[in-house]
Amino acid sequence: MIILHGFAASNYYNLVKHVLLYKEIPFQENLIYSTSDKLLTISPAGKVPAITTANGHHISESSVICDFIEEAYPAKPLYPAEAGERATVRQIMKIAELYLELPSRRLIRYALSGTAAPEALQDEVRQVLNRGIGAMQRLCQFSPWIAGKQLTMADIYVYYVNTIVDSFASSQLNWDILDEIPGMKEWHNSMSKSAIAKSVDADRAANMPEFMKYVKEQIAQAKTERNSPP
Ligand SMILES: N[C@@H](CCC(=O)N[C@@H](CS)C(=O)NCC(=O)O)C(=O)O
Repeated sequence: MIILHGFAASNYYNLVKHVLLYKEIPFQENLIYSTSDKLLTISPAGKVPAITTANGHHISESSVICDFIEEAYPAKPLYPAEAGERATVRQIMKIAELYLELPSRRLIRYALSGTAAPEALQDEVRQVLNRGIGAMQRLCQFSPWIAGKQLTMADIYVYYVNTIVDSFASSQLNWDILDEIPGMKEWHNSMSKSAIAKSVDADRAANMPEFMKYVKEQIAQAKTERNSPP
């Protein structure tokens, strides 16, 4: 059986979990936060999610895990059969990751601590987000799914990217980013109504208090280490 390592407050973890649930693949969850030494034996960069496959391989990086799941469990396909269409799905995922998710993530610590990010950082993030918005405007179909007629991996992937954009970048930059992409908000709302998204979100909400406690402990520990003599 697949073991999914990580924690439910992570959107990357949740997108992999959504894929496993969608494909009805049995899996166990192993709650682990990112700084543990044990995680480095499973995930070389110490990032979650990671999975341990039924054959004992450890795999990290959410998009790589998505590809592995599709290859190893082809039933209920989440990529189109035609290679060019498959590449378009991956292009949407990559663009969402590089130009929407990653810049938004640079604002998380300010959003969590209730402070404003420095102006220079806000400008940098805005520029990258503008590139992502333009690309998504050109690429996304929403007819009714993000890449066209078929539900694909990109629907699941972008849905969880959007949670980071919406929770952290939009509030820090005072900018309704998803609204800039026609059709995105309606599509996102309909994705959020699926039974799988609801159950993943309920687990996320349940993990949030423990995760926030963990974050505070990490911040306190970092401060102590900074203040102690070498
Ligand atoms: N590129 C990775 C990113 C995963 C990631 O950043 N996960 C976060 C949790 S949401 C993490 O492990 N953060 C801990 C750290 O950066 O040390 C992926 O796609 O899986």
